[in-house]
Amino acid sequence: MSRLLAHGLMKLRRRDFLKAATIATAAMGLPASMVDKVAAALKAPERPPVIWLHFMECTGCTESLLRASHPDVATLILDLISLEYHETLMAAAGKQAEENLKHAVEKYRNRYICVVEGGIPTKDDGVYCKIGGRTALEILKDVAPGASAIIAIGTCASFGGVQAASPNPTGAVGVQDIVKDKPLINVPGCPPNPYNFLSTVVYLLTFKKFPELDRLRRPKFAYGRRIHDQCERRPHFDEGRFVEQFGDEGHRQGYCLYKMGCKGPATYANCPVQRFCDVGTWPVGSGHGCIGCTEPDFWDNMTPFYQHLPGEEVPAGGGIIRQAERIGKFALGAAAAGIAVHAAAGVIKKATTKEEKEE
Ligand code: FSX
Ligand code: SF4
Ligand code: F3S
Repeated sequence: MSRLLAHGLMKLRRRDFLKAATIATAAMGLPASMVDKVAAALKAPERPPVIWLHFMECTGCTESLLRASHPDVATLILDLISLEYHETLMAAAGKQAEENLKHAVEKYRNRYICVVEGGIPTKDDGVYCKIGGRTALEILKDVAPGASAIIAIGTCASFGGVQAASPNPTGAVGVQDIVKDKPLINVPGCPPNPYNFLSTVVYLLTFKKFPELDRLRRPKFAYGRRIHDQCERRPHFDEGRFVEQFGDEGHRQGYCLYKMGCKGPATYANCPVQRFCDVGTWPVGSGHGCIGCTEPDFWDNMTPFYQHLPGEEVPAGGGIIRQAERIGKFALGAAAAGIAVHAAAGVIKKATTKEEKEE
């Protein structure tokens, strides 16, 4: 952080630390008894050096982080880590910035966390994204080997994101497609919830190891459950009450957005619980269907955004749990169906057991 403190960020007060520790502990799915351990880690004097790279993206990941508050997540994170290089936040520019990166890589070799924001173009030797005359590919291959761990923030860095949408003209990919030999965590979302990034960093600092990850390398505490299973509109889905048109009576009543294209049944994230910004809102809470932004290739697999995916009847009520699972499995498509099947297994098992008991 050192040089970046000029950015005007204030030190956190003790009260804020406790509040942050409480939020992070809950977000990580840990019991309240762990708050003290987490708070102690937050207050520890050692701050891991972080090199933050920007490639092909909209900078929404950093922007959403900077706009988070209660507690101010940006302040907290920037206070927890020693941010040695970040193109959006640092004062240096041009040659000075390039020197800073080189210096940080050498000085903190094998100790720094590398955070990557944005996808990496691979076609034509990666010429479609260049910073200071070097391709994103070159920069990543230069910085990644010295990292102790890599966090891919956002769907672009995790899976390629919007620039990887078909026909993917630049051959954009996520970090995991290039860096194969480093511990790597994906924190997807377009943009991701800043609290999920915060909780991942706090977990690393508190336990000195990675949280449990799913098969897409996402922390399970944040991406272990489907949107649909946590959604406040779920009772409407179960009862067959749907918004038929934006602005209609059902929309005003907060009915289910499935018919408006909501991809909550196929999307794994904690948005309904963690929510965004001070007002505690999230897309479905605001009246818009989930577009599946935490999933790989959602620009292709989850479109059209305003239609539910073809081949599924809209549930009319009754036998709903299985119906929802079918939608989840179908909507995910062949590539990702395994996740839904796996996650759905528990719910189906529960439903079956219940039915067996009732028989
Ligand atoms: Fe990608 Fe980040 Fe989407 Fe943007 O920078 S995840 S385009 S909202 O925010 O990388
Ligand atoms: Fe919520 Fe969407 Fe599922 Fe409806 S389809 S219950 S709006 S997640
Ligand atoms: Fe993204 Fe859906 Fe959450 S669109 S922000 S995963 S509700």
